[in-house]
Order: sequence, then C-alpha cells, then structure tokens
Amino acid sequence: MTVPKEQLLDFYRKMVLVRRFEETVEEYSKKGYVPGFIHLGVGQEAAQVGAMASFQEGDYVLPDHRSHGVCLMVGTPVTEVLAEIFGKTTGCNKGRGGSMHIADFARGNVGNNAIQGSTLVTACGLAVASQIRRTGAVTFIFFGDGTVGRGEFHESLNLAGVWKLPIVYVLVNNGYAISTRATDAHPLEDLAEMGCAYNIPGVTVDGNDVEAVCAAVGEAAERARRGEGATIVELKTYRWQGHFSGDPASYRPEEEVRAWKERCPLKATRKKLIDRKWATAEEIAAIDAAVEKEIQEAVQFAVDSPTPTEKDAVAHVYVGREVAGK
Ligand SMILES: Cc1ncc(C[n+]2csc(CCOP(=O)(O)OP(=O)(O)O)c2C)c(N)n1
Ligand SMILES: [Mg+2]
Repeated sequence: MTVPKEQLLDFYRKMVLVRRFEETVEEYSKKGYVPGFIHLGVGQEAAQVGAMASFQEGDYVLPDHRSHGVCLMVGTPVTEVLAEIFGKTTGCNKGRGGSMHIADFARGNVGNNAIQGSTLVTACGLAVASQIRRTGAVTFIFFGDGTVGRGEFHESLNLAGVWKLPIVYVLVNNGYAISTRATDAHPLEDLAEMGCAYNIPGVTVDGNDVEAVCAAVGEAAERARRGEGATIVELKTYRWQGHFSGDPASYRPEEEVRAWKERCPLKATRKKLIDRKWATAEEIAAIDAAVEKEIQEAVQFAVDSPTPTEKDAVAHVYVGREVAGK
C-alpha cells in the first residue's frame, strides 16, 4: 500500500516523536526523574503509529506496558504524558499512574495495565458496550507475543468470535517476552493464525513498514465497523533495547539486534520519502528539528511541574469523596 504524500510525512513526524520521546524517557530515568520501571518501544514506532492511524474519535484503545507511543497517538499532549511518567501533578493522571497506567478517558484511552492479558478481557466489555449502544466504535487492543500465552487471550477471542465483537487485536510480535523467544514459546510462527480456532481472521505483516501496518489495521477496523467482527493483526517487529530500561538483554545475539536496527522503521520511511521525491534531506531535517523542540519543551514542562503532596496521595481515590481528616 502507498499512502498519500502528506500522510507519509505525518507518519514520519509521528515516528520521530515517539522515538525521541522514548529516548528522552530513558535519559531522564537515568537522571532519577522516573519512578518505577519503564519499557521502551524504540524500534516499534511503525507498529504504534501505523496502527493508530485508523483510530477515530469515539473509539477505544487499550495500550500495553510498552505503549507510550500509542498513548501519544491518541492525542494526549506530549507534555501531559511525559509529566505522568515523571509522576507529576500535571500528568494526564495527576502523576498517580506513571508509565504503566496512562489513561485519557476523554480521548478513548482506557488505560494500559501492568498485568499482562487483563486488558484483553476489558476489550470485550468495551466492544459489547459499543455494540449495544450501536455507536460504531472500534476497540483497539495492543499486546505482545508473550501475552498470547495467557488464558485471557483465548477467553477474549472466544467471546469476540461468538458475538462478532468490533475489536482489532493488535498483536505486536517483537520476538521476545522478557528473555523468552516467541519461537520457543508458541507452536506457530505466525501467531495471527491462532484466531482460526475462534473463527477470527488473522493477518501477519511487516510491523516495521508503516504503510503495511496502516493498510492491515485499516482493513481490520473497517471490518469491525461494518459489524463483521474482530480481526487479529500481527505486526512483526523488534524492540531495540532490553525488556525494561536497564536490562542488558544478553539473551539476544548481537547480530540479530544489528540486523533489526538495519530495518529501522524511521530509516525506511526516510528512504521512501526521498526515493519518491516527496521530501528533501533538508525538509526531513526540519521535521526532526521541530520534533526536538516539542520534546525539549515537554521536558521543561515535566521537570518544572510539582510532585504530588502527601494530601494528594489519598485524593481522587473515591470519585467525588473527600477522605475524612485529610
Ligand atoms: C500476568 C502477568 N504475568 C507476568 C508478568 C511479567 N511480565 C511483564 S511484561 C512480560 C512479558 C510480556 O511479553 P510480550 O507480551 O511479548 O510484550 P513485550 O514486553 O515484548 O512488549 C511479563 C512476563 C506480568 N506483568 N503480568
Ligand atoms: Mg514481546
């Protein structure tokens, strides 16, 4: 699939934004600004940006633990997502959620979750709600190859298959679940085929090709909007870093990492832009510079924002209720 020039330029800008966001989170984590673990999606930008191109107002999305990029694509300001990861009061969840609990209900991000597989079940609930209300909304759920081994994956597919739920299962296969290779953990090479047991079609595409991702997820979303049910879209990609920031990832051969870095989704998109004469090197550099400015402004905002007070820690626990004595 070839997307129009303006869309490819937009994809490129968004992928640079996600890449620089992740690199910045890592940099500030090392400086001590980020409480808790972080799981970075460097290398997976095309999967996140390309898949979210089909997300529309009124839809729902359930990102996962490696989905800062997905949270940005929902439209939550970069400042608010970064401040959330820093645990600041200006974060989109007032600094209470952090990296693994980023939600923005108003924009359809129902929230990621540190418990692998739990959101697969939540997806069914959201999809049933939109089916009953006839809103035409699609639920996009992001999860990894490792999460396919959870029981919830099968429970979710079973219900989605029987009730033809409007869900797009975005299966981001980055080859590993922590240190376990996907090929050692699953009997199939293409995990999208697992849908056949539940009468759910599956498609496997190059997750580093933003146009291929956009096309496959787009078709799945249209199918769901037509009331024809769920689809699994498996995006084959790779995470450049370890499972969490700080994991040396010594379980992966250096040659494998090098080969995947050669297949960088940003580099591939830059090449397409140049080859099609849709952008010059200078225009690409201008996009990079504009993104850098946005990132640095977000850093300033997040660094300068206040941390929650002790009183804040118990506020917002119950909706509309004050905790006595606090
Ligand atoms: C129920 C549950 N079991 C185990 C874990 C620990 N854990 C966190 S991420 C992860 C691996 C997830 O692998 P995958 O689904 O492939 O996603 P990736 O990290 O590769 O993006 C595991 C086992 C967890 N968070 N929740
Ligand atoms: Mg994985």
